[in-house]
Amino acid sequence: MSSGSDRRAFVQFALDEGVLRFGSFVTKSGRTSPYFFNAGLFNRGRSVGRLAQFYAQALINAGVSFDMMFGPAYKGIPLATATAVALASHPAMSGRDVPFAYNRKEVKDHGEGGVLVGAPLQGKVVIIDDVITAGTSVRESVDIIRAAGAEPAAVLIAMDRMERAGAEGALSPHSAVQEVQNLYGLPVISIASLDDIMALLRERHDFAQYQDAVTTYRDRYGIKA
Ligand code: OMP
Repeated sequence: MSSGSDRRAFVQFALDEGVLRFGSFVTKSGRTSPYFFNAGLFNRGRSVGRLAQFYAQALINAGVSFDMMFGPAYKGIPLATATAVALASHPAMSGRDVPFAYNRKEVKDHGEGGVLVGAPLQGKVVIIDDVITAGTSVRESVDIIRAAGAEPAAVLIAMDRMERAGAEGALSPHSAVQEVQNLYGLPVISIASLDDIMALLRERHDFAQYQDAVTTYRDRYGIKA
């Protein structure tokens, strides 16, 4: 978990980059959400570099022991790469050079072949992604890591939306993040969460108009702490 000030700074950064937006958005699960976090809009060198520093710091603060990173295709690929770069120059890493790997979505039958690219999967592996909605990419990553004889150690994400998994009428009491924790026994570390977005909305009077909509959405879909 990031420290409080890191989490707040991250939400502000996401807002500045247009990654965090308020309005009306339909999510993958068909909900109409008053906010959306589109990590694909961290799409320049400086912003990806800063994003990676936030990921690296959240991972270090969590204190989990790990050997390498795995970024599931496609969105996890630049995240694993950039975060490995950020870790390499982080003082807390004492010069440790963290390997990383990622998968292809298509199996290649020529050249180097196979599904995996990068460092060999071994030891304790941190899976890095942007958000967990259905948990599909985490499940696939866990399977790939185990099949290689390595051990999933944690999942590192940017934003925890803290909302209940499942379809309308059959809502789970747990979020997708909690389900990953329960199912695989893996800690899920997030740079920031809906709590931090709400804290920002309370502070920023220019965003006051969105506060009620986010509160209503949370009352309807949010996990009970
Ligand atoms: P999984 O990898 O299946 O868990 O879901 C990732 C999906 O979450 C992406 O396809 C995004 O469209 C979606 N998403 C966000 O990236 N940010 C949000 O704030 C909300 C969603 C969402 O659709 O729930």
